[in-house]
Amino acid sequence: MRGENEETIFLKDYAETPYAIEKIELDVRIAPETSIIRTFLTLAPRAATAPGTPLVLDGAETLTLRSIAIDGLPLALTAYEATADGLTVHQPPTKRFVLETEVAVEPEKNIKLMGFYRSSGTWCTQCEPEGFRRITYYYDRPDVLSLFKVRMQADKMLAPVLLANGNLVEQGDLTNGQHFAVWEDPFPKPAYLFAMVAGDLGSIHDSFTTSSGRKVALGIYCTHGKEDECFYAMDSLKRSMAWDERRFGREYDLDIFNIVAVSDFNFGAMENKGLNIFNDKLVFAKPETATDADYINIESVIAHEYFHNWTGDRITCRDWFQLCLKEGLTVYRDQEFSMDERSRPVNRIEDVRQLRQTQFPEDGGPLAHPPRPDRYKEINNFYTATVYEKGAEVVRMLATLLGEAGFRKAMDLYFERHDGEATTIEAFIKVFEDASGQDLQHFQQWYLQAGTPELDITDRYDAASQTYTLELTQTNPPTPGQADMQPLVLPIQFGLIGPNGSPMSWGAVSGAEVRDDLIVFDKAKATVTFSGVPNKPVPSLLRGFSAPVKLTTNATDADQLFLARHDGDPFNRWQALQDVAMKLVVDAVAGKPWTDAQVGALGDALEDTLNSKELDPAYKALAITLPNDLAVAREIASNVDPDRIHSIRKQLLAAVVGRLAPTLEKVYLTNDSRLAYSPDFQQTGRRSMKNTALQVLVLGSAEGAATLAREQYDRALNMTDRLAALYAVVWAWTPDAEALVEDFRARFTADPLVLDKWLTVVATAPEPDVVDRMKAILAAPDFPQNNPNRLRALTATFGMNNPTQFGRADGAGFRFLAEFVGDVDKRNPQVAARVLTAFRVWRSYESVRRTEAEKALKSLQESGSLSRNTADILERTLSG
Ligand code: B3K
Ligand code: ZN
Repeated sequence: MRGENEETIFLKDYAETPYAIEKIELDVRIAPETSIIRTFLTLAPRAATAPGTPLVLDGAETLTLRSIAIDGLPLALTAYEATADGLTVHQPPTKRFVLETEVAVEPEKNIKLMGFYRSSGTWCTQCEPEGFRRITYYYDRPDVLSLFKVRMQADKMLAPVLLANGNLVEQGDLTNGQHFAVWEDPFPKPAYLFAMVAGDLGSIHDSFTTSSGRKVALGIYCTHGKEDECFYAMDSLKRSMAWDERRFGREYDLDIFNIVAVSDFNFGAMENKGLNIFNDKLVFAKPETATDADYINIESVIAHEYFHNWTGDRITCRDWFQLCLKEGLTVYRDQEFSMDERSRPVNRIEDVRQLRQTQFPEDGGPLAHPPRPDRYKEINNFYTATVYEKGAEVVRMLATLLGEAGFRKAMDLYFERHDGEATTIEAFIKVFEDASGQDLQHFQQWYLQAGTPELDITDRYDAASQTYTLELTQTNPPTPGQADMQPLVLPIQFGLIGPNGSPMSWGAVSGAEVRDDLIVFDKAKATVTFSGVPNKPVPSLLRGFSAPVKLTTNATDADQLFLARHDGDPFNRWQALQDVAMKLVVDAVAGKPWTDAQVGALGDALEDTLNSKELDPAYKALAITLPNDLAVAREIASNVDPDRIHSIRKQLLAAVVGRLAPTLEKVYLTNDSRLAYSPDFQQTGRRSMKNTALQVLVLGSAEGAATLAREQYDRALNMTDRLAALYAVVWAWTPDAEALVEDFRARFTADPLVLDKWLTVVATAPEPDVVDRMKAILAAPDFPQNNPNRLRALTATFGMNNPTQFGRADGAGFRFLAEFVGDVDKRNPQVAARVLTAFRVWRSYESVRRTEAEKALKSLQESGSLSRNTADILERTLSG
């Protein structure tokens, strides 16, 4: 385990490798138990490298070195040293040379699922970020780009399919039932994008003709029998390829694009050049087993990995500190794709909800870090919501500041200038400056500073002078390791709405940079004055959530309810309803109960929204989804008592349902449909509306609602409706809950991906037996202890999405999760570290819970040796 500061890796220490790897040829003999990998590296010292500089390659404990030679001559034992961390050749030749190594690896024993491993019989690889060193000795870092050629050989019965990156250049049969395939990738790439797959797999095939007329062969490989569940993924892939041509002028560059679905995978998917490897849950879908949410995720992750071909593969990162160069940008691109394919307002609301639920607690807690960190102990711990989702928001702000055409021009320049390079955030920003002529040096601070800015806007109107004023204040709270915070550049999209509900215009503006409907606020304070404003307007601020900040204003409930009806910006219409509901709950938690009039006003606004003719059902469903327990806890921020929040929120729902039940029932019925299932936006929206109405009715204790849910569960024609009904019953823990949970287990969980749904249901039940239930599930002899999907479905869900039971006052939830982390850490440190991040909110609890959480964390710390991944998260969680 790497321990204290000396093992911290710093951005400032970046230096090029002394040798370039011009070419790598791999000869891989795959066999059960032991596979043999021969590697030929063509190395050349760089111009500045002093003769005789040692060659220090990365390696891992998974490698057993069997032979080593340079230019065909075996090395003397004294000429090199192989350790569990790597290989050093003390005095390499001073001119270009070929280093040949042969190692043995044991993929079946690799349950960490990094490097070369075997998942349900299929041999596969995962190299990002540091997995390649577990396959062979190499410079396992993203700035070493090389040409890869790989020859794979295996038993033809065990592995009739042999895949790797690039193009298939040769294949054939050998004696003894063996066969081989040679793959060559014409594009230089870093090792993290290497992949190979060998196994007995089914597949589906299609093709895509690019805008310049090249035909690309597309394949999706999977377990036999699952082929019919791969078609939606294929459809998503083709739509992504077409979209990237339309929107960004990016054409695919190889003749083959393959995807392989595997069942044991540490995260969602991986963008290896020409050979994406996917967690099977993000490929397989059929209506009986996958929900609308699953289809939506598949579409977006297929797109995300495909888009990496340009933003990630063709242009990659110089070092792992630059991770958000590819991830933030690619999330932005996949969000835009899904918006174009589905609905801009609905997707924007969902993306912002996700950001607030996952990234805001990270940014406001002990694990806060900038999108471009400057140090790390374990890079795997930086594949975070900050790097991904906040990274995407930063790119979105650039797009807002430059405008659509300006943004596209800058992206064109980025592709032109940096194609084939491993580059940095600074270079990315420079491209945007050069393309637009704007100075973005101050804007760049978004990448370097952690924390969510707090933006307060107070307005006032002076009738006599017809001036309208906005007082803007920006606060940037300190984060771990960063005390000296600067105000950031906040693009604030806005509009003014007149008393009749129409947009208002104004005369002159002073006090800040204001471009049409955009205020660019980059200081701690500013006063923006609009002249020529004939009436007091209601401002619609931060439209479309144009900057990832926490906004407070002096708007009254009446202003918010006005916006909920009249705002031309659908995001802010939704936000206004959320704000009104949030205030009722937060005040009630603080001991100031709502009045009938307040609930009546909220109920009326919700009813008007539901009855609107112009709004989509999907949008209406979001509008009646009031802030959940977690959102309320975030708003309260300290001395949090999850039980109190839960019960008050339920009371608010009951009060709203007391008024809205007939409308909700009507909405339920009108959106019920027996049409053949389609995952399109229209049908998905109707199901979302119907099922949200059902869940609100059940949680708000409407008469007959629990029966309705039970009937829907029984009659459902697809998994979306069935699971939504089950959740309604479980979240309200109605008398049927226990029986339905058991029914679901018995009838549907033979499919592992449906088993995950059951585990998630069990883990989110807000009732006290859940911890014991989970312990029994984990202790069952047939529970798949090494499968990340199963483990996470139960435990990460519990930690992140069951606030009352994870946050139990007796500490049983904290102890359960901490003990689980200690146990799973021995098998899969990445899963352990990820689950442990659920504790990032521990300091926000009231003192009894806070003490219990701290005890659980400390006993994990004392429990013995932890992986670097888990030790790093634990240390930061306790100290930050
Ligand atoms: N780049 C991979 C993530 C790798 C995670 C390593 N811990 C998938 C993605 O973001 O597209
Ligand atoms: Zn990505």
